[in-house]
Amino acid sequence: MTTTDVEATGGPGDGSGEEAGTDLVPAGDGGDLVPAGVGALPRSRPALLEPDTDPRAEALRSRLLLPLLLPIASAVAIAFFAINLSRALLAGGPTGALILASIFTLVILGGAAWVSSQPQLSTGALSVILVVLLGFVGATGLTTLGPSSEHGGDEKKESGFVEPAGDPVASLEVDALATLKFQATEFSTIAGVNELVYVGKGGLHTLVFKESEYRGFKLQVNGEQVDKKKIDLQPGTFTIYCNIPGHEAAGMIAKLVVGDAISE
Ligand SMILES: [Cu+2]
Repeated sequence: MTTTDVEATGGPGDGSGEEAGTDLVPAGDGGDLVPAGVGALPRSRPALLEPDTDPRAEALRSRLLLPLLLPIASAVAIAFFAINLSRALLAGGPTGALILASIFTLVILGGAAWVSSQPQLSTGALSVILVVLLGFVGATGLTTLGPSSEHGGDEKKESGFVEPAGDPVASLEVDALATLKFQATEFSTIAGVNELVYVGKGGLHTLVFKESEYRGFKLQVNGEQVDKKKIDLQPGTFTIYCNIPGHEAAGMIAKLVVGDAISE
């Protein structure tokens, strides 16, 4: 009685099922031994596409790592996509967002359809595609980071310039010539509240500062118009230019030297 009991409980526990699995390992590798000189046989070609993997490592990967990593990876990927895409969409404005969203939808749908139509794709190739896609989305988010964070504050900055009160200590005339130049390449004035008078001589032109402390100050003329505004200038050398595309490069840029205020 006791001997059969021991045999009955010991039978399943001796792990014979697992032993059989390890026996398969050398068998798989042996099949790849091809005699030298027959390497050109078409039979050996598919072997090049799929790297030789140890069946046990393969089993470990597909049964343990994948089920474990997939949910984590997809959560990370979704967060990554959402953050970067929303950034890109924010930067694009209403029209840009629509175009971007359409492109992304098409790319994702097309990609998914293509991947599912290629069942012979190895996991290596799939992960390369995934990495490229993630990189692309990441790059989109990064390149649009500046515009998206500036988008909200842009309007404020533009109208944020407040004309100083009080009588100007000096007045400076800058002419916007039709030849895409100012009448001089260097201007000078004294520190304090200045009145800048922008006189149009043909074409659409603006007058803005390169320096961030005068961001928001803008004069604009179209044709023979005159625009003027007061600005509180500190001593120093500044750069004024026309921000209509191409005009600065054509020469609508000048130095503005602000000297110390006259002492009383
Ligand atoms: Cu101009």
